Amino acid sequence: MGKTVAEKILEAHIVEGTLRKGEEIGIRIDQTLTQDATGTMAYLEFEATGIPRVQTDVSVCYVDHNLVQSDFRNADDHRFLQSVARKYGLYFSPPGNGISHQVHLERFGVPGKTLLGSDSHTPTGGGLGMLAMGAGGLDVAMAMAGKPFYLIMPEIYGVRLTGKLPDWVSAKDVLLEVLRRLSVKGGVGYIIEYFGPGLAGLTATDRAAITNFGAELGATTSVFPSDANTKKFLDSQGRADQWVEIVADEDAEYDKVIEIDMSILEPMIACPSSPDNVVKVSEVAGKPVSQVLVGSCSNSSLRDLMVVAKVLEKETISSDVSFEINPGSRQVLENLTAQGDMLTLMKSGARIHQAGCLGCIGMGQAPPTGSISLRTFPRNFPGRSGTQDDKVYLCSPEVAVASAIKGCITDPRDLKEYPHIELPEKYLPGDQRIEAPRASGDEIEIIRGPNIAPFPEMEALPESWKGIVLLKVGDNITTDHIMPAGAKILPLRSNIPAISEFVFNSVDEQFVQRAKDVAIEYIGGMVVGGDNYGQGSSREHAALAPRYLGVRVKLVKSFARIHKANLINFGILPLVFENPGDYDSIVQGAKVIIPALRKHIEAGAEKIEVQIDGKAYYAILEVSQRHREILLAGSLLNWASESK
Ligand code: MIC
Ligand code: SF4
Repeated sequence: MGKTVAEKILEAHIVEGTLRKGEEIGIRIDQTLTQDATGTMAYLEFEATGIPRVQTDVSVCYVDHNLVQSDFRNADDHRFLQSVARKYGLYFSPPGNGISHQVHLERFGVPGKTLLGSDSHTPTGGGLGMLAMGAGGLDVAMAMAGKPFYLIMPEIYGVRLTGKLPDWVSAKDVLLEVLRRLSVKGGVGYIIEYFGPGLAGLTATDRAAITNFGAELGATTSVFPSDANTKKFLDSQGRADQWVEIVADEDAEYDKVIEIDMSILEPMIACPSSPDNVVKVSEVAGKPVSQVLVGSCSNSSLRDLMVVAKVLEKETISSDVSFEINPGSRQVLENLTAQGDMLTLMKSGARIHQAGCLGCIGMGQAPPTGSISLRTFPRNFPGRSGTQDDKVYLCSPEVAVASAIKGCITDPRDLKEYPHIELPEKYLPGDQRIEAPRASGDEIEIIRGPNIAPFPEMEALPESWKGIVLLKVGDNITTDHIMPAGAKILPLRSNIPAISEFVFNSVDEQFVQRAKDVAIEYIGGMVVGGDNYGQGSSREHAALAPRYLGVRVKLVKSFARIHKANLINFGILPLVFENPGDYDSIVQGAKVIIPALRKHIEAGAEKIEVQIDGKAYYAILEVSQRHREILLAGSLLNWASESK
């Protein structure tokens, strides 16, 4: 039987297990990336492995999230990361140089390679034909230490693209349509692979916009073949020699297939407050907007900003709108400037920011009360913008600029001529600030600021477990709910005791105090949740900080992939209701006992009895043998040091 692109790359990298769907496999990781908000912890974890040098082909340490330096903390973390990169043999991309995913695509991505990143939008690399996956910092640390990355062999979801995108409709709309059809949990357990005649009309950066935003489907990753368009992009980056062709075999079989005829797509928009709340722009047109932001790893490539600039050559921005540009990278900024498009943007009245994540993760750019903010970003989870009760819509750069001109949500087809974009034959590389790895790091001292707290100790799993239901939440809880970000909390990412004070802050302000009280009287806390629990970010702090507060069990209807892996890494039991209807009868404050827990886990039990207020419920523990050992040891780091 023929193979898909994903299967070909996995086959070339497998080191443990066999490529049978649903089974755990271990694969070799060629490249890693970290960003600062997850990176500080990932490098503390890498240090704990005792390996003196990264073992990958390429590992890059980016600083793109915590750019607001309102006190010493973020600045100290940046310096720490630079010294770590110098010591352990990584590339370092400093603040202002761009968003990890955009810069990686431009300067490092190679078709056919595996990339593991401590950020959920790492699949951006799939636009170049890489198998690029997001993971928790600890998994990335292990990959840097040369260990395999373990995952459950996913099924392959084929998306057959036909037709050509009409004017004013772009890559973002393709994925908005996929999200509309499949929802934020439709990709769980799958690799999404694109194929079909429509691919010829999509450039590498269009494809990257699709695989990036594909993270919102909950998929393991998304991937395109590496073909002539991939070659063209690498050539324009001065990296033609790194191109290899990888296409699916004619008779490749996908586990599921959907087809999208791009020629009949219309401009789409995700309404508040979930990326899959998608409608046609025409259905919500006319609503006034106060803020329009073009940027993020989803839509701030040169093409995206060129479209905006070209439209603005003949138009002006509404005086009721704050129109802001967050460029994806220094390369994008340099090329825009060299072409003269930057001047157009300046004259239009746009606010031009440095290259980075900025408002996408609540680092500034919060919208005014009760008003609509339109963003080309990939996420609009409630409150993520920094404004409580925010109304954030997600759309393409075309919709964004049209709406900024009119002052209300606007179907861009109402504008006149569509600006067809010619991308440069050769990009200015814009990589002069990227520091290459040093031949040796022996002389380098790691510089630690006072905000970097030691990694917390984690005790092994007790014989039996006794706790309290600390909180009950509904479906689609995001890691932004569990461990919020933003300018106030992000600087605490390297200080677990301090950041744990904000766990579930926007959901229930009393959560932390309850967890602390329970930890004294009982052994720990349990959280009960609905479907797709832990979707969104890869931040391991959403497991690590609750664990620090004594949370040892999560009982939900279903988990998002990365969060489940993070829970196991930090010794939290990921249990799923055997009978989802049981969810209804459990109340916050209920007393929980899991008798003989260690014995059950050691014996490989898949069904665990959980006694809640004296009544027996059954939960499924779907984990591998390796996961069981990690849970028993109390954390992946404990397990790794025990098995040395
Ligand atoms: C996000 O988009 O939510 C983030 C911020 O990039 C996260 C990483 C983080 O929380 O540090 C992600 O996507 O993994
Ligand atoms: Fe940064 Fe936003 Fe992309 Fe996350 S989604 S990496 S915060 S730009």
